[in-house]
Amino acid sequence: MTTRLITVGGFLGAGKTTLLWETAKRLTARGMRVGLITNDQAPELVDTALLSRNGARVAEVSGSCFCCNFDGLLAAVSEVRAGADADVIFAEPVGSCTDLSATIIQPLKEHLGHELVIAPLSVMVDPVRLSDTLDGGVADMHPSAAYIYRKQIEEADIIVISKTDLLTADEVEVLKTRLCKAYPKAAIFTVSMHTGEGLDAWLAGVTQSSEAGQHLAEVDYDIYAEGEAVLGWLNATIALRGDSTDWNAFAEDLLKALSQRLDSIGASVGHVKLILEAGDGFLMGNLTGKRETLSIRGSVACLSKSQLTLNARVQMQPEALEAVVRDVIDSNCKDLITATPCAWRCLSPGRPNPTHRYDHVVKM
Ligand SMILES: Nc1nc2c(ncn2[C@@H]2O[C@H](COP(=O)(O)OP(=O)(O)OP(=O)(O)O)[C@@H](O)[C@H]2O)c(=O)[nH]1
Ligand SMILES: [Mg+2]
Repeated sequence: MTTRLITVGGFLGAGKTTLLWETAKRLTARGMRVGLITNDQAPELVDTALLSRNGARVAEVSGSCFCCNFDGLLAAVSEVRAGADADVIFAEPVGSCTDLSATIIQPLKEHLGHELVIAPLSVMVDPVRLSDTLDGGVADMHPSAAYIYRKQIEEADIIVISKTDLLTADEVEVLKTRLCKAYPKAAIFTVSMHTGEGLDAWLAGVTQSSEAGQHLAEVDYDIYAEGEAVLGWLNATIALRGDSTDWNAFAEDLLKALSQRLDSIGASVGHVKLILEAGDGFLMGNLTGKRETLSIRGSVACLSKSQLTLNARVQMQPEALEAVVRDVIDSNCKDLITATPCAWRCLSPGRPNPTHRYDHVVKM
């Protein structure tokens, strides 16, 4: 069987990693070998920590996005194929990246198309953000970030509306019709990872077709760069120690406090996510907007030590984001928990400078 490389893009918090987690689980249960490639501007990734827990092989490209480090992407593909080759490899680009058809999919076809099947580019969209942007709004984003969001959809071969469990069946149909009217060239799928609805249909869509990167969007790199630069980025790993600490309550309180602080200063959240690991257990916490988007899944035992990995992408200066996160961690630890940062990086993404940028669709 020829290895198939499936790229799943889409804005911060759209549901990419959750989709890949579920899909990898299903395919592995069917006896398939699955590889996953994560990507970020800096190391210490919640996505890598999560995906590494489901038995699939995971490689990380960090320090730069796939498009600006295309050789890093090729090296990650080789890494997950080393030893026993994978049947399917999923790649998740950074949520604030666009122009992927020109900078990733076409070069992948050129460089690897003779030995891998490059699958159609899927772009996930959160239904709430999607609805607002289809109305011409910016969905609580900076206008240049909203530009990135629209460009991502424009270049998709497949658009995947995520989180359909948040809508009624009628609302899903209406949204699909509006999306289809605005972007008639893309195939549209709907999925819910809470119910599993739509997952197999999307999987069939990306595994049966090999028409990858059929659309190139015209992207203004000045606006794109501004859309990324307005985001503060923080990746941290922190060792925690506390006697008889309920880490589940700690993680939830921490994320609630962070959410309250960010809401109170009017900072728009792209995605704040954490994974707290203690012993063999782990829990995930996510915030994809205001306080009501907060979710906690999983639980851990009451052990004396745990490790917290926290990734925050918030529309504010990175220094200000860092100050808020440090302050919230300090006040939530009080005198009862010792928090020792093992890694701590705070930045705002630099101007995208892709390794390759094709102005035509590579024929296979
Ligand atoms: N209600 C609902 N929530 C979902 C679904 N899929 C994902 N989520 C939630 O959406 C949030 C973000 O999910 P992720 O999978 O981490 O999103 P992502 O696109 O990988 O985010 P980035 O890597 O930061 O760009 C988490 O709280 C998920 O639990 C879904 O089908 N329904
Ligand atoms: Mg992710």
